[in-house]
Amino acid sequence: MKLSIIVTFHKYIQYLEDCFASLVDSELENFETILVLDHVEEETESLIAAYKESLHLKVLRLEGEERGVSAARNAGLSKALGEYIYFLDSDDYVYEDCIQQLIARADETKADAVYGKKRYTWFKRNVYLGVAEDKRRQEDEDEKKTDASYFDGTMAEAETLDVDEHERAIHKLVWSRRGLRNISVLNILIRKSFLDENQIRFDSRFQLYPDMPFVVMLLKYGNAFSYCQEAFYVKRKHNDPITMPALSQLKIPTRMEEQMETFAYCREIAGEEGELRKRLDRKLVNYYSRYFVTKLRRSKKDKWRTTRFELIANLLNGTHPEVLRELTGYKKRVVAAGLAHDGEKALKISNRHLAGKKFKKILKNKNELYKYLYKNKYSKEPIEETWVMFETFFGKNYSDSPKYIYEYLAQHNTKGYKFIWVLNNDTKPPYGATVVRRFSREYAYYLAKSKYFVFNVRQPLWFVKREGQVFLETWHGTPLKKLVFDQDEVTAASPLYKAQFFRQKKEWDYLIAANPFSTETFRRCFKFDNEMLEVGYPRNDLMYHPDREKITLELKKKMGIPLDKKTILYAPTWRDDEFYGAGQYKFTLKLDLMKLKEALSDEYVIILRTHHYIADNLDVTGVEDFAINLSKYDDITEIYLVSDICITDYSSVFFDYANLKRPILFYTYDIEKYRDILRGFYIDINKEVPGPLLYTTEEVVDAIKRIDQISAQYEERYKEFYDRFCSVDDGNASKRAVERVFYPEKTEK
Ligand code: C2G
Repeated sequence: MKLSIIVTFHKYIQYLEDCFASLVDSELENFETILVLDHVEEETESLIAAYKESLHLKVLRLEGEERGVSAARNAGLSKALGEYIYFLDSDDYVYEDCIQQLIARADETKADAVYGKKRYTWFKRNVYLGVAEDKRRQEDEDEKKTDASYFDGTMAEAETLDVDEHERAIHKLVWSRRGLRNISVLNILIRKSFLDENQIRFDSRFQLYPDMPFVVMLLKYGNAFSYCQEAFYVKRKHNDPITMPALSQLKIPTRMEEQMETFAYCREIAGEEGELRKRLDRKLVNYYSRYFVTKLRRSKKDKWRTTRFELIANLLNGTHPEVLRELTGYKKRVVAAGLAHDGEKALKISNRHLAGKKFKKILKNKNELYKYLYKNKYSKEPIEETWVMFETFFGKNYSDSPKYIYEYLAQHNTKGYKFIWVLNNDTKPPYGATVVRRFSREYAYYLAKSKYFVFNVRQPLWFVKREGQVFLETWHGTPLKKLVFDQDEVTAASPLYKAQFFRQKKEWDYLIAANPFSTETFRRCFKFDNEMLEVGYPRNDLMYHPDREKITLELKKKMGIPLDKKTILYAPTWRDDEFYGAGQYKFTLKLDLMKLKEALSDEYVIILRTHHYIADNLDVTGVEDFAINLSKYDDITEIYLVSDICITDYSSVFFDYANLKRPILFYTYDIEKYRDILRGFYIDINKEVPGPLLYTTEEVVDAIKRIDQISAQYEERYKEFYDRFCSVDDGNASKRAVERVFYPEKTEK
């Protein structure tokens, strides 16, 4: 048999499915897949049954004392019949031509081991292959640059240069892996006879870093290596360290000790001399000087200062003399302190070094200075009991629930509250609020000293809520798209999103929910357990204003909408995968404005309104008399009032607009990708939303022409929808929120 693939499984069955599917797509021949189970989840059996034949599955179950990755892989090895061995982790997957390429190369070169490239992702397979190609290419380019600087050649040369293959393998498999822990056996096709002749197996003393000694043995005993740069293995990082941590994300108290023990063993294998030994020692020096010494700031009795420092000092004393001789500057000084077992000195040197770095950062970047002042100066001053700070959509506009809460509070201010608005444009809010720009010095100042916060998005990551501060989070929509912990994949934002969110939501004392559905969803998807204010949406109060007609007329004049025309609003959301950079999303208009104009302009004008994340400007050239771009207009609630029909897609705008009981159309031209790949929805968009799904401009035109008929058709569904999502709103949501947070004596019995 040609090949044995050894897949070890511990947890998270949904990942294993992707892994297996990628093997099926590899179309391998003459192979077996050995699945070693260290834990059995209920669904494992059906998955095994589904893939038994196509993957030639052999299933082994670990029993008794021997557990963990080392034992599992050894068990797999003991049953393997293939000429080659390939380890694959159950949460990862391969490109469909990856393994075949490695085999072809191994056959051709007769190498002991052929290794490919690893790419990293936070995404499941269909998302990864479907949306992130640009980013992947960029990562490859970055890796080439690093390689090039190592081999001291050009980028092209680094890939093709006739370098010493053994040295290249040491570089790629040990040196270029970040830290000590990323050395791994994955994506290496290994000749089984080579493993057996040299008795290379995993050492079950090491549970957390079993790969390190195995790879060091490969490099020590192997003579022939080959690098196959087009064979891609996809390593899946876990984006949810809260509920689904990877082994490397678990907090294990003896992690550092085990890592050092593993390192000492690797050194033993590598021997006293040679490139491998020197590379390992350089890695130790880097680990110590970049990471370890920063831990010495802990208290005097802490183990980083006592036992652990001794451990690493002893290891440092075994460093190859040549590696010590190359050291200069900070590294040389801090290593010298380590060699002398002088922890106090090492700490001093590291503190000075870090302070210098921080200072340089502050000099270069004003934001760093303000953050520094926030932490070290303003947060040490007293909190001002009457100061209330408001922020909507990162200071982009004066709108949404914070606006309506503010106006109600300002009109009923019997406690002398003072108001601060975060605004990056020139809007002047009424009632004389102090206006500050986001991330300015004043922003840092008020963040530290205000008593109350009313925000509709998350607070900055560097904000640390002080004892006594009160945070009212309004959020910014009833969710249709899945959020945070309900999202399998975080296709937008930072992959650290879930972990960050978890920390930030703990700082929210109150969270507003517009309806019972939001209450239930937010509790779960944010893991929110403080006080939920199911008071309706303050931002919707205006739609229940007793003078609504009059206000609407005024607004139409202000927005320049012809009074003899009816108005269509088109308000789509953003797409997670189409962006220029953080918070800068692309949007291409898929409605043909010319066609709409031809068909509808006698009766209608259209308002275009993009989401605040969208950086692209919509082009209305040639249709200026028909299309009005209000993307920069502050408050969408005011736009709802002047609109007779609303077209959206997956934006939460329809939950709010439904308060007006006017017709809603859904222009969902990319629904499959959006729903099935990017986000996932909470409600069945085909059955539960109060209007039809449309896919082309023609269908949109047709629907508008038949709008009365559509309204009649959707009457029943609209009513159900309204009862479910809009029935708390009555124009008094702001009042209820303000009384609960700012005048609690009025609501407490
Ligand atoms: N919005 C807007 N114009 C748009 C789209 C949205 O002014 N073209 C405003 C609306 O107030 C909307 C809010 O921004 O309710 C949130 O926009 P969504 O499109 O729903 O997207 P997102 O910001 O991802 O928020 O729980 C709600 C979710 O968090 C969605």
